[in-house]
Amino acid sequence: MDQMGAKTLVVRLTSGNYSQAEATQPVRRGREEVGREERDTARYNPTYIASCLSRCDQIEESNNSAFIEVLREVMQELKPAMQQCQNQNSHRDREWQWRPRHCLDLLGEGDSGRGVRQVYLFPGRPQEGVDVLCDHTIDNGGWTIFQHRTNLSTRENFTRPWIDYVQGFGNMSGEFWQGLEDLHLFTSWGQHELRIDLTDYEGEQRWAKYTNFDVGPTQDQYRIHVSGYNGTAGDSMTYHNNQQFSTYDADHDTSSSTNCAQKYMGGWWYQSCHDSNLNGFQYEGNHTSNVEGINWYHWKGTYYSLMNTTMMFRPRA
Ligand SMILES: [Ca+2]
Repeated sequence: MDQMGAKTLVVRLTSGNYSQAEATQPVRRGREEVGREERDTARYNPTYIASCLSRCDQIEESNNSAFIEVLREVMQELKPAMQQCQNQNSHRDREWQWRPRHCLDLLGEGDSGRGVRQVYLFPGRPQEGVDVLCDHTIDNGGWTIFQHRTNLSTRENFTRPWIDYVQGFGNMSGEFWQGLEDLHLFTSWGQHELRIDLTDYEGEQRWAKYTNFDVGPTQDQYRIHVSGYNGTAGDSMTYHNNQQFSTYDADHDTSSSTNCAQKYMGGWWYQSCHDSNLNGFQYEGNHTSNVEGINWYHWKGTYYSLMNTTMMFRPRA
């Protein structure tokens, strides 16, 4: 076995894509330098391990002493490589654990105020961030806001098709809907509470809170589970418990005679049809049309469209 040849096999640590040319470069770094790279986001290249092992195949079977000598060399080189792999894996595990998954995680890390933050809600894609609007000023903070209506001079259109309600729309500095797919992912592990804040055109504020809240998967048309009311606004959500989501082009309500989303101009968990319609048309206050507005029946009745709405969730302790 060519000793020098063995030494020119590279211990290649790479933080990006691996190339064949890099694999054949001679070793230039001492152990200290390799150790430094271990603290980077490097990954050990399996091609190198394969090239080490292939040396064992090159020894004649009858030459036991030569075989043992090569084996010893190979093991010596592979040991730090395997350690490197182990270090990288445990580093990745730690990295995933401390990434914030929602606004309550951020509050725990010292976040405050209200604003757009990045969280990491995809278990299979831990590096992929999602923008969310966090509020730490309301009710002890840690709230992830997923819907907001407010009386700006230019209003967002909420009479939208299914795909828009799935993916989300609007602007977090104004009116927006986070998106049903995100909502499902956010609420599909652990237990969550829902809070809804409402303001009328006279400036009065009310709130409704629900101990249990989650949104099902797309296969079940993002069915809502909501229960455990407490608050000052009255309970206009329990009627919608266990209903699938509907839009004008995707009627999943329980009325065989009515397309509730089309009639009431929103996307919502319509039953037959609604007690609340917070994604309805933005009439300003009193309106004469039949519950198409941003309605919350148990506070303002059928013919009043609210000025501000905020829907938010928080994991329950
Ligand atoms: Ca229907």
